[in-house]
Amino acid sequence: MISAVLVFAQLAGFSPSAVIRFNQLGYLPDAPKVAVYCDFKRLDDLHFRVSDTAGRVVFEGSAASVGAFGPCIDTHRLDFSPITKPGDYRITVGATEAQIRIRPDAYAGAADTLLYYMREQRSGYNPLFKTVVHLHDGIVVDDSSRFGKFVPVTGGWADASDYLQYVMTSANATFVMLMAYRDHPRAFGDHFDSRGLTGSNGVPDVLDEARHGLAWLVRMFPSDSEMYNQLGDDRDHTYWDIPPNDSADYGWGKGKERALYPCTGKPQGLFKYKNRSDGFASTAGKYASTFALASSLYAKRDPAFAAKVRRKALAAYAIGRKFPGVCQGAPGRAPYYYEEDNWVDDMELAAAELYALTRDRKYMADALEYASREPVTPWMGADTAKHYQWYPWHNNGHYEIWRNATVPSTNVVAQHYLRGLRAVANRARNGFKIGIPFIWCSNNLMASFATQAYLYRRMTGDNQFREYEQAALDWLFGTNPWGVSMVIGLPHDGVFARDPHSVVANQLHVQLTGALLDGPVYSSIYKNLLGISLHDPDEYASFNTGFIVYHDDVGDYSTNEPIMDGTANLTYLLAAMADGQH
Ligand SMILES: [Ca+2]
Ligand SMILES: [Ca+2]
Repeated sequence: MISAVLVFAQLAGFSPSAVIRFNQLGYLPDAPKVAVYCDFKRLDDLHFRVSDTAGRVVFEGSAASVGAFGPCIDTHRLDFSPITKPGDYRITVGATEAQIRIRPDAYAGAADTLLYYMREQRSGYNPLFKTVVHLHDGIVVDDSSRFGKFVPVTGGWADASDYLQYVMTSANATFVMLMAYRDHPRAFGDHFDSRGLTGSNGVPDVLDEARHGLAWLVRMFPSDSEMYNQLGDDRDHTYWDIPPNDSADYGWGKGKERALYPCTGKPQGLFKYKNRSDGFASTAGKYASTFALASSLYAKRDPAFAAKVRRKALAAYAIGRKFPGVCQGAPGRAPYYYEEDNWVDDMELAAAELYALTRDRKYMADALEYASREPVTPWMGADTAKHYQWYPWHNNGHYEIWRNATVPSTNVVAQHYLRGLRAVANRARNGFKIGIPFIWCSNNLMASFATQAYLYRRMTGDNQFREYEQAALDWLFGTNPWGVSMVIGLPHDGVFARDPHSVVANQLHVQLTGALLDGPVYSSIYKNLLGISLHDPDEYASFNTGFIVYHDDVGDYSTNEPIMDGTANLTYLLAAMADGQH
């Protein structure tokens, strides 16, 4: 057994000579199936075998050297796609082996598993703690006309392992969950109620979660003249505490109201650092698209709510038209904040959804015009980007235009996706077929690249990026240098983070099932971030020798922190993989 060999080697102080990395969730019978052989020395072509549970060799293949990647001195892609029969298999290269699965239901329930983490992140009533957290939100800051005003905005989700909350990420999370349900309803079950407690309530759990987000977004945009953007700031980081304790102090006492930031169209930041906000449209567009899609989906389920969010969608869109530009995250004491620099993508998606909702042709004209201004999400093909500079990580607007437009507009937006995919694929000439930049939250980029590739494939039938799409998905579930699934608890018997950067996990010893981690970053980024140190010896040290690093350590907030928006972003792809439309 290779696992025993590896354990022995590590105990004895040796690094393994080679490892096989694979998708631990399993391979779909009709999908490309590749495991990656990562060797710590140079190697020429190699042969590999796949055998079934009876020990019979069912496939033999050869793989060419693809060269170094990260800690791997050499890599080989072990392609066993010809095997389509579901079952358990063993893949071997010499003395190195791995157990793999082929399953038609490899992704069954996976999208619902992500929702465990969303529920755990809830502000307002929190089903993990069975109490209301952050009850006193919030008081307006950084706005001369309303400074000090209390606005009831309890609800929503904590963004990560701190408790800051953003419309930017929360609206996108809500949108993606609604879109996942609209397109792949069969992937979702009903095992929890609207508060997130065990027990079905006749509503798919993904809609329970989306509705929790919508309720908060409605509070954050209470009238046409009040558009809020952010709740809390990094003064939250003063204490490392669980949410029911409400430890943060924003000047009104510990556990009291949190700071509420409106969009103002001007740079914000109460202390040393200021953002570059110059408009409303990035946030207004996200409100508008999410409310418009919700209005369509709730038309029959809840007509009064559908009418209410329809009005808000139209109002938010009008604000975005009137005040183009971005409404960025507000920095606190530290220089880190969400530096979103694009807004035409958000207005494009909003216009596309408003067209779907109203059939008013002016919205389709707007959507196409916005699409032409940013055909490719700008991180695609780049080496780096600022923190959340190009957000959302992929532009669902192109797909939403395609759903509702006619030729030639459908071809135009498909070509936009194609350009972005090609830009990433051109950087992916390595053994893992990975072309994203390893900036902070790289798993978000990985999930979005795979989702865009999937959407493009569905739109066009063009399979030229299929292997890249699969490689990105496989990466998230273990086909990476560390052999770690980037989603905690998926699969339940897989190798995943046991020590994430989370006070809840750390103090309560709770497994944050369903949480997508930030993911690996360039070692140069890791070395330059403030306040990072590992608390324990690095069990992955022998795989952290290259240009990217990942640490399963509570001290590493750059690679091992769960992210709410990334988790929600992945619901679409996992739902698509589960419902047979792959
Ligand atoms: Ca439910
Ligand atoms: Ca944007």
